[in-house]
Amino acid sequence: MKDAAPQTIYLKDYTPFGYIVEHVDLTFKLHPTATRVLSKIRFTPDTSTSDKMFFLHGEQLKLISAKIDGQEISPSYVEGGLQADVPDTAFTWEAEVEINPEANTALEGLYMSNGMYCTQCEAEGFRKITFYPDRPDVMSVFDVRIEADADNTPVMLSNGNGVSKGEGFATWSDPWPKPAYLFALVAGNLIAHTDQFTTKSGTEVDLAIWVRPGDEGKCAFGMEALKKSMTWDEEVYGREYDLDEFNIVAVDDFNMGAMENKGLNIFNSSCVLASPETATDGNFERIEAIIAHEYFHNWTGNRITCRDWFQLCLKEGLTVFRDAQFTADMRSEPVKRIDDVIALRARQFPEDQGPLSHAVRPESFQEINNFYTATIYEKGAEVIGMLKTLVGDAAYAKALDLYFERHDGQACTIEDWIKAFEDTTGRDLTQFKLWYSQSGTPEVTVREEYNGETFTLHLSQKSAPTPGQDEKHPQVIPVAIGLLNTDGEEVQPTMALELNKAEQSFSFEGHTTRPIASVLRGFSAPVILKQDIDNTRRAFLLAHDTDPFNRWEAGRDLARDSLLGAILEGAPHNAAYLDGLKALLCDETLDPAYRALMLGQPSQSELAGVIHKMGQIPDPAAIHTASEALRDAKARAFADMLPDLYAKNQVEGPFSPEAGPAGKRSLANAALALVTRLDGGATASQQYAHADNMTLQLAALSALIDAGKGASALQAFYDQWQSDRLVMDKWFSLQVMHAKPADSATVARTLTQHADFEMKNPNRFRSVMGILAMNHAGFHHQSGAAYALLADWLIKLDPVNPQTTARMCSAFQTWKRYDAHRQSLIKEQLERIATQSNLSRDTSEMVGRILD
Ligand code: 0A1
Ligand code: ZN
Repeated sequence: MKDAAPQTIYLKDYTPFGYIVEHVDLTFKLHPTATRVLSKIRFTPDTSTSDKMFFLHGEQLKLISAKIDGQEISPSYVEGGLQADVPDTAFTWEAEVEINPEANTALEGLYMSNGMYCTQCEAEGFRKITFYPDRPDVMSVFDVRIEADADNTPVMLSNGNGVSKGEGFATWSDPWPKPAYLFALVAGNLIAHTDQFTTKSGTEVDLAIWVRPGDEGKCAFGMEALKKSMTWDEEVYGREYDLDEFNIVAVDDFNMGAMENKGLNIFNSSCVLASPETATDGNFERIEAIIAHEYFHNWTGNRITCRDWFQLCLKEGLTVFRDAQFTADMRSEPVKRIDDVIALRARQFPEDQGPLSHAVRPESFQEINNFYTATIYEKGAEVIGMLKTLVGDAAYAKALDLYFERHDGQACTIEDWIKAFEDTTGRDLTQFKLWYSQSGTPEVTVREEYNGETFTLHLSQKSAPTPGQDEKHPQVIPVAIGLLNTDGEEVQPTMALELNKAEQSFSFEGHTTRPIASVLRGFSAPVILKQDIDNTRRAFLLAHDTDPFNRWEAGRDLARDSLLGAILEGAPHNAAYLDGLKALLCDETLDPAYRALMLGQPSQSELAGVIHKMGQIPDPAAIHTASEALRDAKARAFADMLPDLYAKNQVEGPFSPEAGPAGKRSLANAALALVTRLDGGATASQQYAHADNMTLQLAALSALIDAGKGASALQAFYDQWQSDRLVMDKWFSLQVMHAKPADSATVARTLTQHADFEMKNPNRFRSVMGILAMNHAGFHHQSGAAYALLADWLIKLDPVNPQTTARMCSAFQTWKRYDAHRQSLIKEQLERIATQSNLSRDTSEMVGRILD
């Protein structure tokens, strides 16, 4: 049997499956190298469709036997599955196949992780478990029986509700029709942290987080996050949970963050396990968000799923948008918004402005696993945010009620989603839909005019061509604005202007003094704003803008321009920026987490992107030097207040991961990083010695490495944590992240030779190679050593785990920004990868698109 050969699949070619799957019965006889899977599936011809070809997907399966209505048959193998002659009335398909979970290092289908059986079926992994129409529009109810050696595998879990269990077996039944990508099975020696939740209509739900023995002390936070998510979805979206059980499992070997399988969410252990000693505040916040994300998928993804994989943003964009709302409600709305915009600019903008640019709903792909991207997730969420801004909160809520009511139990398209909004509001959203089909980041230019009475904003929009899309049409862009007077008072509260033409003007009457505009408040659209304003005006907005996002953005713009001046013209850093920032840092009416964000500056890779957009060639070494110099300048300018800022933001008492104390720690740690530039690491040493939580310990260790004094603390950290896998990932990452540009490749190479480096574990691989790609000046060091090292490892990883290899190829996506020397070094590595024999479909597609 042959796997499917690389081919391009098009949205326009969609055709429904010709059969309805009435019921699926699966029996698993688990064995590490020879698991048997017996399937019994009831099919009925779908009279509403014409295509009656009976094709079942299947890859890497050994067929033992196949029957139709009890009669043994010999199906014919075709690429990617099999075909059979079937009756034209209802029939029962039975098959027995054998699979080898232990050999499955790709972590897709049924695999083993530390002696535990585990599945990952999204997007197309179910076909590696048994023959099936593995497509999201085929939904069915599943009954599952699991049999295994009772001593080694006492716990056996699947979707839905547990029906029965005994020595060596368990049975599960999921009453909700679901596509195969939501199937899950986990079995092994696991321990549960349990709790209960009562839904608003009074159903008692048993909750459990299953972990390997030894990790049970790291589940309490995840469980609280789950209960908060369940309550929030009831209160905000009116969505209740719909089974008697909800199980979460932590798995060490996992390609992504987590997976929303019906009733049995599977998590990368890094995204669920946490204790104050082992997890940072950032980890806690991420865990809370991912638990919420997977839980929210129960309605936006599972009850209403996608018709085909082109519609992936239907579930992902919406669910990311929902989890962001949740985090904003649980924590701080402005801080969450700023964090998300930083991430969007760091991950989605480069993607949308380079060779991998694709629409939120792409029109073709080769390997769907390559489309779990920042564009589909994060830009997809931005599109929902814009829709909500355009129709207003009340209409958004009504449209969602209609969407849930109309489409529950269905596999849907973006057209269905948009129609719910059109029917709710009476608006024609045809032009808005361009956000789903047009790739690239639009640029919005603002020009101001004032005549003593009327203040006018002239807005225009433009999008550069992207791969496959030379011509762009004007989109509907909500531009939220506010106007301030010179005392910093709002004379026009926030309102959304609707820019839907190439050029448009918006006038505000009755302003006898010239107002000061605050444009794109809250980052109301995922665009690049071009506004010709000077530093005085930015400093004014930094001091006075009533929109917390734009106030932060004003500081960010000042920092960026100061850095650009230093990089491109050798100019000194901007004193007005440092003065304005100092005033803010001392302002105790402001949330410490917000002040910590203010202290940040654009990343080196973001600066490289900006310089490239200006039509110049970024020099990674010069960007690094200027970024460090700005940090030094901050340390000197704030020297008199940093000790006080550090001291005032120490948190007393027992550790709490809540937003309040976490915000204080982030400000204190930001102050520590600057203080270290002045005291050579004295304060960091003290913090390291007394740290009783990972947030403080890791920040102190980072500061010590930066001061060139990390050696003994790194050894102490290793000795303390060597048996904790997740903490050891941090130990690996930190060294690569803080390596000096010329040393990065050597540091990373040495770490790959460490006894604890495991290429098969995606977290560990990423903690060295993923971080190497993020150390901008190190990765782009002119020697090309880091490019070659990453390529070496991608070549080694590809036969083991194509999905993770392919994702990490995106480290090279920005290669055309750089000078000819670096371009030729990168091209050489990309070509070396591309010409490997037996390169996976995943990696070959990615490298091909990047080189194109
Ligand atoms: N649907 C999951 C993420 C996920 C996607 C793909 C995977 O394998 C290719 C695994 C997980 C989510 O959005 O959380
Ligand atoms: Zn998701």
